[in-house]
Amino acid sequence: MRNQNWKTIAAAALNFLVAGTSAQTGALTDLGTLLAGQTNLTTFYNLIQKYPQILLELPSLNGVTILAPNNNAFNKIPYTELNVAFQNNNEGVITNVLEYHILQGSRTAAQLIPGAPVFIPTLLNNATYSNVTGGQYVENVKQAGNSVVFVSGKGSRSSVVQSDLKFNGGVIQVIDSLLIPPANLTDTANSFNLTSFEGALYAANKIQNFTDASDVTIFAPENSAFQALGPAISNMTVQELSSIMDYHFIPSGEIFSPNFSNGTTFTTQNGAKITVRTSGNNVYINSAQLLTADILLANGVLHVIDNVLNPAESSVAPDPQVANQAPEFPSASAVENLPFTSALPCTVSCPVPSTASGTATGTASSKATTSVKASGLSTSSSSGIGAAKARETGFGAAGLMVALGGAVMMI
Ligand SMILES: *[C@@H]1O[C@H](CO)[C@@H](O)[C@H](O)[C@H]1NC(C)=O
Ligand SMILES: *[C@@H]1O[C@H](CO)[C@@H](O)[C@H](O)[C@H]1NC(C)=O
Ligand SMILES: *[C@@H]1O[C@H](CO)[C@@H](O)[C@H](O)[C@H]1NC(C)=O
Ligand SMILES: *[C@@H]1O[C@H](CO)[C@@H](O)[C@H](O)[C@H]1NC(C)=O
Ligand SMILES: *[C@@H]1O[C@H](CO)[C@@H](O)[C@H](O)[C@H]1NC(C)=O
Ligand SMILES: *[C@@H]1O[C@H](CO)[C@@H](O)[C@H](O)[C@H]1NC(C)=O
Ligand SMILES: *[C@@H]1O[C@H](CO)[C@@H](O)[C@H](O)[C@H]1NC(C)=O
Ligand SMILES: *[C@@H]1O[C@H](CO)[C@@H](O)[C@H](O)[C@H]1NC(C)=O
Ligand SMILES: CC(=O)N[C@H]1CO[C@H](CO)[C@@H](O)[C@@H]1O
Repeated sequence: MRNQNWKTIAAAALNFLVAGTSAQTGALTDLGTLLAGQTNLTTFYNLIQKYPQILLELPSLNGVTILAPNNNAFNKIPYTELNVAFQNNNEGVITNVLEYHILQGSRTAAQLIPGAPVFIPTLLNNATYSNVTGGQYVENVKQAGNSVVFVSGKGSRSSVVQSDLKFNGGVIQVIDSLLIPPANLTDTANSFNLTSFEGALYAANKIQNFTDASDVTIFAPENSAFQALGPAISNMTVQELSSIMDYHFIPSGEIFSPNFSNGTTFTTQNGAKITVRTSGNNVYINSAQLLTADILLANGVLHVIDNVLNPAESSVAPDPQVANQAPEFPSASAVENLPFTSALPCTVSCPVPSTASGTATGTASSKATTSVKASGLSTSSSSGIGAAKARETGFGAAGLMVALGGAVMMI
């Protein structure tokens, strides 16, 4: 019944919203009236009217924050994929993107503490973009000069151009560009040039495991960290490399930078622990310096570090006086070529299979630059492992509620 009628019900809800019939109760205006009165939000308002089912997901408790991209934001949608989706009125993608713009809880810019990022769950629950418990996150931070920014997938930044427009049930923040739903590990690694890290995951047969698990924290060493090791890592067996990669993976939840306080330890998938140390503004994971924190992934969060972590050297501490910490592998011997690139799947100028049957993997590489011992080997260590982790939907378990114009409709 709910499925059959939701469009009708949603349309009715929107009429209700536009009419604002119950707005007499409070001093605040209702959402529909507020949106209708904003000349710079007409595209967003039209989308909401076109896909009113989004409004059926509004949580009834603690209010909501709506990040409303202004008209100009819709004229400069980044990424071909999103552009195409909006041009083609791809309802699935558009509703996912809109859901990502609705935050749980009423969050004013005024209450943000400068320099202290917060990670706020949204209504986005589609596992393609959000294999995290309780709704995909967006980062919110107030920077020097009091500018308020939301950071979404691939490090995309949206600035607040009009803050704290209050309505009965929540608050609107007007932003200058669309939030980008977080991408999977490989797409994100490509955006941040984490070539050797990604190659090493393929070589260790770990890529699917890291990509498919939910609620993860991943530490990704930059390319130069792998170059500094050379054969000390590229000559490892698959098993050895797997164990190293697992030391960069925390399977038990998103750990964002505010949780990196001095002396904290976290248990990795390898079994060994990593230790966080701070010195001034620098943060270290063991002796590796944190370079780029809090890159949102579809399935968690990724942090870029400047050294490959070694579980056999888990007690190594940084020397904060030194800009570049020594490699954690004693036999490190620097190379110029990027290790593990030959393990990456081919994306350009790929050899065409000579038979119609093709290959099962599609990961043949046209390059043969480095001698990657691990890449050719194959073990079953990472295959078929499916974590049976229960996912919470966060909303809707007790029926859909619509909180509009100060009233709550139970559907
Ligand atoms: C609305 O957009 C115009 C330009 O299109 C801009 O000049 C104006 O400041 C905007 N208004 C607000 C309230 O942001
Ligand atoms: C989730 O998103 C993907 C990619 O846009 C889409 O193909 C799929 O239909 C969506 N699933 C749901 C349940 O909306
Ligand atoms: C990540 O997503 C892209 C599509 O955006 C897909 O082509 C790729 O196979 C995915 N990566 C993995 C490891 O599943
Ligand atoms: C990745 O590398 C390319 C080419 O060297 C460079 O233009 C780009 O800025 C780099 N991106 C990041 C996020 O480091
Ligand atoms: C989400 O995570 C679960 C494990 O918790 C996994 O089984 C599932 O395949 C993942 N979904 C996607 C779309 O990656
Ligand atoms: C690494 O492997 C290559 C080729 O198998 C070999 O020539 C080289 O000596 C090895 N280097 C080390 C440090 O083991
Ligand atoms: C992160 O810090 C918050 C606040 O101190 C705490 O409640 C939470 O449990 C921490 N999360 C992890 C994974 O340590
Ligand atoms: C971090 O902890 C270590 C060991 O307890 C201590 O020596 C150091 O002074 C602490 N650093 C900061 C910035 O508090
Ligand atoms: C082989 C392997 O490493 N499997 C792991 C995949 O990831 C999950 C965590 O989500 C682990 O529980 C598995 O052990």
